[in-house]
Amino acid sequence: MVKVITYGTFDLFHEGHYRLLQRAKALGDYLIVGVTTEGFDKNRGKLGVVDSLVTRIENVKNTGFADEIIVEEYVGQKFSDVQRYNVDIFAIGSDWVGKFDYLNDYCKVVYLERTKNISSTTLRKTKYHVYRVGIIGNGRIANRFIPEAKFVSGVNVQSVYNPHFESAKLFADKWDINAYDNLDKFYDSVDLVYIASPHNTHYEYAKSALEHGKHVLCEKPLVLHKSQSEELFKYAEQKNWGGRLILFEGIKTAYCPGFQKLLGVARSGKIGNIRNVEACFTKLENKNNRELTDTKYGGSFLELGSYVLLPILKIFGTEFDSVDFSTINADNGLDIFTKAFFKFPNGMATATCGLGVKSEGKLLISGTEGYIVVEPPWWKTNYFEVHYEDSTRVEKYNEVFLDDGLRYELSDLVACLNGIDDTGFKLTDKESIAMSSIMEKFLAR
Ligand code: C2G
Repeated sequence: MVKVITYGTFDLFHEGHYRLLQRAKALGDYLIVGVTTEGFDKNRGKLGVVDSLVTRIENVKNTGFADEIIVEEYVGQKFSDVQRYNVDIFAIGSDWVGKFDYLNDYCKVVYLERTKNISSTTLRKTKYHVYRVGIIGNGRIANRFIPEAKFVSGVNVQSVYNPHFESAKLFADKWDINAYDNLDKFYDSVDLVYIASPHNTHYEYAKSALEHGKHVLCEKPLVLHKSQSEELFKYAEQKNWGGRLILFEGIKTAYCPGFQKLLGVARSGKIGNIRNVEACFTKLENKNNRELTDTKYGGSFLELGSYVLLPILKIFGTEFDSVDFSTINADNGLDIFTKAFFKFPNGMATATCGLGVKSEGKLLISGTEGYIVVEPPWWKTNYFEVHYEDSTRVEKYNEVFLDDGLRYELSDLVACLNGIDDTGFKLTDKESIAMSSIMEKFLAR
């Protein structure tokens, strides 16, 4: 008897899950299915699981493919299970290629091709939807997005668009998704669009995606002009047919749990009234990269400004009295180091960023009773300290930040869409509009 084992969360059970179980069963005579517990999913960083363990087990059972169902509770359990159950074949979807090769010493590991397309009609029947996600642009960030999206329940990344088909195709083949160079066809294949194309193309793509009734997660900076962001948010609101059309600016820091905790502590009164915020983010970029060669839309402020503006606007709000910029420029005119100095009615702030000058990269929030310091990479907030006049008194806060952190914004957007949680407060329309207005001021200086 050939024994096969497979594992999964099987949340919002769909045809991808069904086909996986069907083919896993066909590999042998007896199929064991491991269904993850909530605790295990939390530990491995899977976000937004909505169905209970009982429902997920029930859905697996209803397929009729499983001869035995077990629960997966801890990291390392697969290693024990394949030995305990005398498993011959470990099967899992191709989105995990290579990840379970270590089990080859104990059984045969088979990666079954993942189901690219989840049809929208079957999914609409459930209370919560599985959203079909498409990516516009296939550069570095898009390559980081796909592994992150695997850890968000309720989404299936299935399409990529690039006007240059060859480029889209290479990316699509790498990630087992569909390639498009026709925008209308691309929109037809998805519910939610992640815009990861160059900054200057965000506005047109975001607008056309909304016009096609698609929800949008757009990489930062959303746009570079205030009127454009105002128009986009207004448009998303008007296009509020039936459900809600959502537009999120993807500044990952805003959505990560550590940064939320930091804001909570900062605003709790622990450090008194906040009077100064200093946010610094620098990285030395390769001189041949777009960030330092695109003389119109490159430079440190357009690239990193969204991160350093975020804590400032979150703490002092969007109504500043003035902003002044100082820059150090490269020979091609692009800023390689920029300081933006803000005056607010009750405080001041500096936003510093650099691609050609290295600095310490801290976030410092000073108040009338004490200060908060977050060491780099504070934009992936996982640890911060609160200090007081008495230098021996230090409070320490920890929080997880998983891998690239893009899963947080995506899972918040899905929670918002499903009406489970209204997470839009983490980065409001008003804050995104203020950021685009600051970008505009910077470009006009
Ligand atoms: N799957 C698929 N096609 C999709 C979506 C999922 O073939 N479009 C497969 C996955 O590759 C996995 C199974 O369906 O083999 C269950 O998917 P999930 O519920 O998303 O679980 P996952 O996070 O992949 O669990 O221990 C847990 C496992 O390691 C992986």
